[in-house]
Amino acid sequence: MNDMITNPILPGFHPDPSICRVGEDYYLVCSSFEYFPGVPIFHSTDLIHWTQIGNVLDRPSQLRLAAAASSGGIYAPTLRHHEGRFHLIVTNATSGEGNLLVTATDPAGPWSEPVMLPGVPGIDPDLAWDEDGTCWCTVAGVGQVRLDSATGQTIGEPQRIWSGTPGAKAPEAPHLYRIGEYWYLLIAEGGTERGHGVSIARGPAPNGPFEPCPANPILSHRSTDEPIQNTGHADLVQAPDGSWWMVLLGVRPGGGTPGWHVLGRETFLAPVTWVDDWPVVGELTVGRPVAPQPLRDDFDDSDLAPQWLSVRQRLDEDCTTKERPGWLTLKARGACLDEPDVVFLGRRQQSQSCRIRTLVDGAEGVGGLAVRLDERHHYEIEASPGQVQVIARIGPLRTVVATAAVPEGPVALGIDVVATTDIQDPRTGPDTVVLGLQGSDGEFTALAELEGRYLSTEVAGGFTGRVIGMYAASGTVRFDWFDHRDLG
Ligand code: 6LW
Repeated sequence: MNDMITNPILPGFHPDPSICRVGEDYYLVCSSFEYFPGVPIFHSTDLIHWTQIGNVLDRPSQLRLAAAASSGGIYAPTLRHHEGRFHLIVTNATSGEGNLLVTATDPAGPWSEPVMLPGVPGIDPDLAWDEDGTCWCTVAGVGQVRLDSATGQTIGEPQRIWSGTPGAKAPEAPHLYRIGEYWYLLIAEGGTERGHGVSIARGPAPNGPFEPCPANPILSHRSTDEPIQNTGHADLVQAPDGSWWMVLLGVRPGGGTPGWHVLGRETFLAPVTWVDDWPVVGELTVGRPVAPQPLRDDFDDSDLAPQWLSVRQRLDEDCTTKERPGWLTLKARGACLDEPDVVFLGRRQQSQSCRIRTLVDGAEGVGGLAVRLDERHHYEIEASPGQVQVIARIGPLRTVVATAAVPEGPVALGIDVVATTDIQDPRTGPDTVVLGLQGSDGEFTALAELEGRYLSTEVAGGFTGRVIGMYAASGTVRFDWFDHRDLG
């Protein structure tokens, strides 16, 4: 099967994967940070082709992000199946929130109201049950506390169980498993940047003592010229045929030096074999990722597809397909893309080169099509009655790059993202973002060509990736369709 893997298995901003299998079915979740709904959940039967079946945290009562900074909010879930129920434990890093646990019998939902876990310290919580039914919750650091998973009460004080490799920073993303005779403690270390790696230790009991694997890190692409970098934050799963697999995060930097990644941290798959009761991670093959689905939304359904993301919250009254059937209606809350409470509906950019188009009716407001990394890093083409503008926001600087007059009535706005392939100069790349108008003949007229690196993680910082979508900056703005094509 290795030569069939089309890594990344989940292209675009899908970090911190956690996986579990029930019978023939695999389920996988990722972090979602300031976006609502939170924690996308995917289903697969072959580990390669994944379908998003929902979002675990899809109600305001489960997900409070109003005070979340960008790259704050929802960090690093763990998904497990225990005694007939799916359990998901995750950190809401927003001030006043913390770790929480939700459960479901159907992974597509509905998921329960959250059980808050004030006794679980830190981030990256994991759940494992031993033979006696005791639930062990392990967190970054690496700390551990026993938990009553029904009530959320912790039992005893948190204990430090391992610190990872001496000298390596950020021992985090722990996952604890009983495999054969041993309890294995898998962690990420080195930080989620170029130094990232995966290490493992094993011991006789869920709380250790833990003996590190002599081959640690069992996976890292640090100081290599592998096209996939920052590899770490992994989870293990066994297939029904007995084979073992690892899902992990990695990035695909583009351009010259130092390399810029724009799609965020993506999810990859690698084979695992066992030697002397230690896991050995096989090659991370790069393939052509499966094209993102669905490609187009005509907004004919009254419910929005699970791929759509809003920033911090989504209210029926300001983001709906019910007001004008067949159209998405966005009503501004008086905030533009520079502000945390912008009304925005977007999807992850999933291909390094892609073409996005939307038809906007801006007769009653101002809004358009944007590539967003965060409030301080975005490019947009914005329609208002009679004109369109291209706006660039890079750090503290905001400028109108181009203006054009347009006739009355709906206009088709477009963004082409073109990955740089010719890197003669080490300062080039990783891509160009072209913003323009599509005429009724289908012809695209570029109004501005902007360097994409300013919308990369290496420039903007943080944990997310690009999200491309529609927004309202003032008044009411309506969108007839949104079309997203992979240009390979
Ligand atoms: C997450 C940590 C990490 O909590 O990045 O790569 C942090 N690993 O485990 C945010 O995703």
